[in-house]
Order: sequence, then C-alpha cells, then structure tokens
Amino acid sequence: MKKYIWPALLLGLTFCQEKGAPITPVEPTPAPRQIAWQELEYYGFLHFNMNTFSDREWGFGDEKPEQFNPTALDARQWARVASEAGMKGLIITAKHHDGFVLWPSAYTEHSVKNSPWKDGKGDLIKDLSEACKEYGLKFGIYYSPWDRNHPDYGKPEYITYMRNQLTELLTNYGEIFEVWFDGANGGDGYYGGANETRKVDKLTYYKWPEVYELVRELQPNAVMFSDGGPDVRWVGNEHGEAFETNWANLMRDSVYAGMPDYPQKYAPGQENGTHWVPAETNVSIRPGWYYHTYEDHRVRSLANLVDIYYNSIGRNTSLLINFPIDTRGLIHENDEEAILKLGEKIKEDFAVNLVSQAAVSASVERGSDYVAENVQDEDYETYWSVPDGQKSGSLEIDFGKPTVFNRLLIQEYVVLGQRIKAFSLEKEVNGNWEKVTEATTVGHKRILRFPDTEAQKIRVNFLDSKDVPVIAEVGVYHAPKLLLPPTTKRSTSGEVTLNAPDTNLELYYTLDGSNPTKDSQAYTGPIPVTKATTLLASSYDPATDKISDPVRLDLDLPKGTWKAIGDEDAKAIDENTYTYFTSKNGRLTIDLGESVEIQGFSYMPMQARYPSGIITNFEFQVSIDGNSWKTVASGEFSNIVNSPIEQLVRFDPVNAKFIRLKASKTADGNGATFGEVGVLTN
Ligand code: FUL
Repeated sequence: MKKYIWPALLLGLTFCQEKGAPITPVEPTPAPRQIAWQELEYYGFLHFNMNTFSDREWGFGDEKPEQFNPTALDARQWARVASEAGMKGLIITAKHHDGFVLWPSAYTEHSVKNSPWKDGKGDLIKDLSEACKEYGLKFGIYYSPWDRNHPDYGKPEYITYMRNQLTELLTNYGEIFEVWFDGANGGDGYYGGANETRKVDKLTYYKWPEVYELVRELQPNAVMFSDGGPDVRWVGNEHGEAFETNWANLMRDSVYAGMPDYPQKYAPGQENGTHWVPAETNVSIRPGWYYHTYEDHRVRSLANLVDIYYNSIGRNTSLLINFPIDTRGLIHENDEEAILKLGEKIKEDFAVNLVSQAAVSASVERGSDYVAENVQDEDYETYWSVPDGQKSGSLEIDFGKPTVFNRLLIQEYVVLGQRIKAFSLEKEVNGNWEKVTEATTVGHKRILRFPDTEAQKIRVNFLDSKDVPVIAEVGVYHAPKLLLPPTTKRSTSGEVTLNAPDTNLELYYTLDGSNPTKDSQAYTGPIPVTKATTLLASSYDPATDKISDPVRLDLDLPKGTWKAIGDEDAKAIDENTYTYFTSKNGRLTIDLGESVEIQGFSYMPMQARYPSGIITNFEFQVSIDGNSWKTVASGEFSNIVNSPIEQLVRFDPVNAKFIRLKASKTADGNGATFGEVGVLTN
C-alpha cells in the first residue's frame, strides 16, 4: 500500500497547485446577512406619518392622531413604483421623532388606531409588508429612538417601551431586511406635555447591546443601520455622495449613533477598521424628507439622480432614495416620473458589457480556479487572483477591434475581505500604454465614469492591495450621453453662459423663438443679450445625431447698470436666485439708470429651503424723478407659497426710470424678501 501513497499525495499536491490554493480571507469579512444585503444595492425610503400632515420635517410631538388623515393611501402604488424603478426593497418610517406610530401598537395611543384613516382600524406596516411581498420587494423598518411625544423619554421606562415596540414590529410583519436607527436628536420636545429639553447620553441611554441582541433574536437575517452600524453605517451626508475612497471596514467600537465628528472621521470607513460595516447612502428625491406641496417643483433632476447613482452605488455603498409620500398617501407624480427615468437611464448605461465578448488575460494567475476569464462570466462566486505574496497584477482586455467606452465597473469578491487600495485603467495606443483613469478603493462595486475613449486593448492594473487581489467582475460599457438641455447662467451685463450636461456634446441655440437644430447657431462662448429676447438652447450628441429638448429663457433688460436705492441692497438684482434681499419697510426700489418703456415686472421669491417673507400681495409703482410715484399694478401672487416660482405681472406700457415693488402682505407676516426682480419691456 505504502508505495502508492507518495505518488497519490504528489498528484494531489500538483493538482492543488494547478487549481490554486484557497485564498486566506483578509479580516474583517462580511456576515452572511451583510452579503445578502449588499446584493440589493438599491432600495427606497418612505417618509410618511404625522409630519406629512403637519407639513413639518421634525414634528414636536404635540400633534394629534386625528391629524393623520390620508385621502387615497395606497401602499401598493409605492411598491409598484419602487419595483418598476428597479429598487429591491422599501424602508418605512414606522415611528419618526414626533413619536406617532403607523401600526396599532399596544403600548401607545399616539398611533393610527386613533386616527380617521380606515376609522382607526388601519395598520400601515401590515399593508406595506403585504404590498412588498406582492411586488417581490424586501421590507424594512425605520425607527427613531428619539421620541418627542413620549412622557418617559429620557427615563429607563422609555427603553422598555422602545423594546416592546421593536418586538411588535419585528414579530408581526414577516421578514425584515433592515432596521434603520436614526441618530438625530435635537433635545426639546412635547414629552407628554412637559414641553422641555431632555438630554440623553446617546452612547449609553438606549442600551444598544441589548437592543441589538433583541433584533438578532427576532430577525436574524436583518441588518441594522445607524451612524456606526453595527451592520451598515451612514455615508455621512444627506445629499447622496459617498467618499471616493470608501472602505467597508470600520473601528466600530469607537462609533455611536449621532456622534458629532462622525461625518468627517468615520464616514469614509477605515482601511484598518476592525469590523465589516459597509456604508449606505440615504438621500431624498426632494429637498425635504417629508412631503411639502411647495417642493413639488423641486424634485431632483435626472442629471442629479444619475450623479447620485454613480457617486453611491459606484463608490461601494448601497443607495436608499427617499420618497416623501404626499397627503393623499401616494408617491407624487413628479417623483414617480423622476425615479422611473433614472431606472431607464441606468438600464441603458449598463445594457451591453463589452467585456463579455472580449478576450481577457492576466499578468499572472493563481491557478485554474482563479483564471482571468472569471471576471467576465457575470458569476460573482468565481474570481481571478494571483499567487500568495503578490499584491498587484493586471488584467488585459482585447475587444478584437477598436471600441469606444466610457465606464469601468469592478467588483471585488468581498466575502474574502476588501483589499484593493489603488488601481488604474490604461489603453493601448500604437503599442504603448496610456492612462485613461485611476482610483483608490473598489469593494463590492466601483464604477468610474470618464469621457468617451477608444481602444482595442485596455488594461486594468491593480496597483496596491492589502493581500492578493480577488476580482469577481470587470465590466466596460459605452453609456449613451445623458441628452439633457444645457444649464444656463446670465450675468448682470446680460451675457448668457451655457453649460453642457455631459462630455462630447455640442450646444446650439436660437434667439427667434424657434427650436434649435444642429444647423442653428453653435455655442462658442457667452451670448450677449441686451434686450427682451427668447433664447432656446439644446445639447446635440454628434455620436448619435440626437438633440435634446430645448431649455427656454425669456430674457429682458440686463441689470448691470441698475441700482437698488434706500436701505436696499443689490441681492435682488444680481441674477442669482439663491441670494435674496430682506426689506425692513416691505419694499424694493430700483433706479434703472435711464427712462425705459416697461410693460410689466417679474418677481422671483427667495429659493431657500425654508423661505420667509414671501410676498403674496403686492403693489408695483413707477416714477420718472424718484419723487412722485404712480401705481401701475397691484394684486395677489396666487399659490406662490406652494409653488414658489417666478411671477410675471403685465400692465399697459409706461415710461419709468425708477420702479418699486411693495409688499402689502407676506405669507408668514415676516419682512418681505426678494429673490430677483426684473422688468418686462416686450
Ligand atoms: C435624519 C432625520 O432627522 C430626518 O428627519 C430623516 O428621517 C433622515 C433620514 O434622517 O436623521
């Protein structure tokens, strides 16, 4: 027998060497629940409860359950929109800071059971969990530890209340994929009528270890989110942008929800972090998390949403986009349209992976189990790697013919830990390698965007890694241009600057009201406009011969020589709608510098998130000498609070050297504010 053992062992060893030895993980590594969560990548947030009806972002806690009164609530609509948009799950604000709860909890009267909705018989957590099941979506819960309604908040009794409610939520509604703990806490609140400020030690008060244990026991597959995990961490901002260098690793034990230096210090993760706590990017589709009619026109643009996608999912985080459910109880039409457009655009960008048909080879392979082709098989479970001891290596991709591309996607097999610290993309030009782009970390997914570039052969160089690189997938794509109209800016001297929304686009414009074509005037630099003019501009993609819809600007006299007089400053005539003038005496007087025939005026209300002093009723006066004034128009700006867009008022032609806009009433009674004021001469 003995004489057969050695050859067999040798054969085994050679075989193993040929296949390549198993790879030693680089710690920390993800738990199975984190691996499953990571694959979801993209899911929706729903902010809907008392704030929807009190028109607030943070309710004080003194609201009444009767206020919760949606007229056409349909959780199935939310699930349909999310699923059509390509999302994989939904997370709802079961309880926000104001303490009102969306299910008939046995532990409070401050809930839907005392609201007019479904005569108090409703359970929105149940309805949504069922809708999610129907549409194949995962279901998650947001729960605010801070509770401005509860009388016991700040005392040990409240912790029992919180655990009881979590037990209800995690027991009665089937599988939960994520539990979202919000770290926000402003201190003050109603607290059962006490109306005071209550400070808690965010690290110790909630007894987090015991809360985590409870969630694990009731929902072992759920991940828990908070600033510092334990399973998923905050990206550090609410505008939808992850750090370019982004580790899933975190010194978790030094982090707690709501810590002040978290956004700078911990949000990017840490190369030598002790625990696996990947980031989630949470962002609202509108300025607010909750619905406000006055933000109906402030839904994020497609260009902005596309940036958010690439700056979150493309930077090793998942993406949680919020829908502020409206007072009907629906995702608003504008939000639906925006999110579906994003879904279509992303599908389009990644429609054809140019690597799948290419010849892929590697500078070195670990063995037959770890060959270069593994990165093109769209199977995350197979990967390319290099022999032990090496911390770099390259993959060469030959498309077989010159090919245009503008996206690179890489996935590390992070089940074995996150490793890559630096990588670059090169293309072959006349036998030499030229750099196209470079970046630092990869993680679960990294996507780089760059201008259209053409090559037959490219090379992805993994330049530095914590241990052997382990690469599951590489994708190269040619995303079609985002064919949106150019953005515009006018100077006070009247010149209009156009900016293309994407690279490799040409811009065309007209000044006669007609739609631009590629035969119209090509944009080469700022366009001088000194009199009333309609400017239409479009972006044109020469690669596809397609032209965008036009942007339309109705322009009038430049404001460069105008002067705001009296105590008034020039912020209302600086062509910047984000600066504004607050008047002490409710009026703005402007010296136009010369007498002009005018036949109307424009008023743009201030565009800040929380506007103040918006004029609802006005009087408009003109003067030749600045002393005697004539009122030429007065009236109301209807619906300006809900829709704070530019207001145009016309009147019979009149000569004026001075104009004055007076507020006879503002929406909130505060001093009148002026975003931008102009005249109409045509
Ligand atoms: C924050 C909260 O204060 C906001 O109201 C919102 O819920 C957002 C998602 O988290 O911390």
